[in-house]
Amino acid sequence: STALDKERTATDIESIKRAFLNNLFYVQGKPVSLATQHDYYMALAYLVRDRMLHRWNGTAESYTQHRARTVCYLSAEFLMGPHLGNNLINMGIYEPVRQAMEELGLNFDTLLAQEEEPGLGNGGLGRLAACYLDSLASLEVPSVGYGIRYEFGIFEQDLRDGWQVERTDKWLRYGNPWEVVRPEWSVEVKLGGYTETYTDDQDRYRVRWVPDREVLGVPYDTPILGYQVNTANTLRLWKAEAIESFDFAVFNQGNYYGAVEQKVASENISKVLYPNDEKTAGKQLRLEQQFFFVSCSLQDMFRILKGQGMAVEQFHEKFAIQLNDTHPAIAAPELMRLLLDEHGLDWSLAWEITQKTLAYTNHTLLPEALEKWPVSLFGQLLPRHLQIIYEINNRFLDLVRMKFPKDAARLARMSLIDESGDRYVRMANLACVSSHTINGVAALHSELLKETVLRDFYELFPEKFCNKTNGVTPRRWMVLSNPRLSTLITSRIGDRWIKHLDELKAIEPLADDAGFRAEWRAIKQSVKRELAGRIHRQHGILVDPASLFDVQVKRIHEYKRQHLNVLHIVTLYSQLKQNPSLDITPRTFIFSGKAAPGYHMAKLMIKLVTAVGDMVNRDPDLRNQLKVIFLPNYNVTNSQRIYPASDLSEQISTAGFEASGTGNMKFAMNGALTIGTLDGANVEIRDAVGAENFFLFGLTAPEVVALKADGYDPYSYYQRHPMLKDAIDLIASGHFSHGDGDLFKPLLDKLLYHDPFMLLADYQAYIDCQETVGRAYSDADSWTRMAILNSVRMGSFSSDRSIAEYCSDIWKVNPFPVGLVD
Ligand code: 26V
Repeated sequence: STALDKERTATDIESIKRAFLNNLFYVQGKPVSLATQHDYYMALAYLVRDRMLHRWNGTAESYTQHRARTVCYLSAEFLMGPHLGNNLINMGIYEPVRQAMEELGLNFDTLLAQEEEPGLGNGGLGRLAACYLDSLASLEVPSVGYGIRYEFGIFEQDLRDGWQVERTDKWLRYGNPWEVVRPEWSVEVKLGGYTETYTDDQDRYRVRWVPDREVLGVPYDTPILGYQVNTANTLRLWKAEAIESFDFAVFNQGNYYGAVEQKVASENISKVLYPNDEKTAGKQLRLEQQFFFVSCSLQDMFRILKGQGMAVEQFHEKFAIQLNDTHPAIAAPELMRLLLDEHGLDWSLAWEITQKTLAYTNHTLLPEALEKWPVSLFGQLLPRHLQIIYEINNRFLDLVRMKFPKDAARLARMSLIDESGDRYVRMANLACVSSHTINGVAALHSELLKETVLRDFYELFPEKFCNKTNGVTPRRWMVLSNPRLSTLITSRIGDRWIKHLDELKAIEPLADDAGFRAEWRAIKQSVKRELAGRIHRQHGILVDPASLFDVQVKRIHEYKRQHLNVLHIVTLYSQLKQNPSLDITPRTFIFSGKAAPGYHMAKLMIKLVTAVGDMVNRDPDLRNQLKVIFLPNYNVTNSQRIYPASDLSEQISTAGFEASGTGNMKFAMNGALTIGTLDGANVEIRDAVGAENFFLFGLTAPEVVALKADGYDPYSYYQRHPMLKDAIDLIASGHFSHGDGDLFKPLLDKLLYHDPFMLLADYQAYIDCQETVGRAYSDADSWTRMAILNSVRMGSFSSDRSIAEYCSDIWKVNPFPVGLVD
């Protein structure tokens, strides 16, 4: 191709400095004397973007020319985290850029910290999608992430008097240098209205959808660089706009405000991310969001197919679509509609293409989390899709009747329509019926799916089910977030581990090398000192970097049991108060995480942590042996500072409730030991690192089920375990709430009289296990040995391994390396 402008591609230090000053002046429009840190960040971001475009354009050109088979990862959430540092690492220019900035007298970390992270996800599910895009690009697999460009991402969290308060996330306020808008590829999306039948010119019976609204989907593209390859894939997020910014018909009648109202209504669709642990069954806007991005994405795929001269009948050969949970499951009837109504295929061919294209990942066993939409709402918004779903359902139920005659109960359970009371469309059933493959996200989770929520579907389609254990990208979660540890590892085994994480196991023998252990420990200490400094500066609390950093960071939820962690803290506190000369292993308890705004119990759990912290942190009797910190506004940026500084990773969900967890993997990779139940991926992590290097406690998933069936009586545990009674009574007395004995009553009553997540049953085992942890930590050398073994045995939890399995087992897609020409 053409000779590119060297000023926009060169990566030597002098060129970077020149490009930086050039951008500052001509792109940011600022002389150095007036520039802010944010201006510097933008100038840097644009020079990095310039250097990505060669690969991005080359990749697009190459895929198009060769009609490469492409993975389309459909997800309502992509929790990308800040792009700058990651792009520098994947491009291999982190060091020269850092040096160039320092030579200009700028603090590189301050520049990185300017970026407003795109928080377009709630937690694990959205962050998984982001790790998967990184691995897809690093494995050179042609792929597009399709989603929604929310104007407001996950809310920002403040603490006021120890309570969570939410603020809107205005991440686009100062502009987003990483995206390119492509208005020329905008698509129209229909909503509402009715359907009618007609006969076409070949006398065929056809259906037409006559909508009452239309909105425009405008694609915003972000390049996704692979690590040390030429591949740069695309994250394509859709923004909703009005088709006419102005409704002239309405305007001409003199109703200016009515015209503007329509514009506002259209743009609402991509306005804000819903917090996913809230029940959204009644939220029309949420269904509009799902349909909007799915329809835009499928129409985009048809455009690409046509552009490459391929036939509609080849759709499933060109594209493999992954449904990230049921949020995009409306893709099934929408793909059917496009094939039937817009492209004129007959039902059986359309259905075959649809099933060959779609695959579905389930991310939760909680029955209340399975999406369903009231049939009335669904029919009003998507009348044609409801018809298609009824037709899919009729044919599907015939199949069920054939395989399981005279089983009305099974038929009712499997129907795409829940008719047990008010009628609902069941999105998980729709996804199962319409997909060729269904997977869970950890071995245990995939087994439980077959036994519980998807049991009927497993009995009908056993061959569709498989497991794909989650993984996380070592580029962000080790190289970027823990540069010192990464440098230590590379100094011993070279840097291939970053792409082939299994090779970390070459470090194993060094766990017995005292010199290596000392270096490892020194790095952990210095990273802990850094976090301690930040905690002191931002929250005014002194924590001892030598203490055991005991960390639980994740969304706040009863099944994750942050309050079990608190019961342990209160138990230690109470023991120290009764015996002030007692020596325990000094601990710093760190919590962080957001509660869904409507989830009152989760908000009360935050208040409990902060209330206990307020007492514990001030009490001189404790001689600084305990500190309890709640770090506000948990997000990707903050988490990158927390994992590397952790000694102990709390993964204490009730067995059978956490589908996988991915934070558990990030902690272990960074040399934290896990205290955990046999839940989600903990099971596989323990197998990988060795049972002797993992602190296991608690009921197993079958024991949880059995105890529930036996008639679990939490109150009897309260009566039988004096330390438990003591901890609960202390909270109930108002000791942590200025004498207010009512504040935590809802939480304590739920534990004593219902306890659906069986904290009281697991309490004693947890306390005992924590005692073992404390003793283990006091032998620093043996602790470090265990930490090293944890980290270097985590090879199979790289998202590269997960993605390689999706590619070969589900998507049947091969790497397509991109060769660049200058
Ligand atoms: C949704 C809801 C909605 C109703 C109330 C309770 C509730 C609880 C959780 C959810 C989220 C379900 C989807 C999800 O985010 N799952 C997470 O996916 C991660 C990536 O696979 C996995 O590591 C986590 O274990 C899983 O919770």
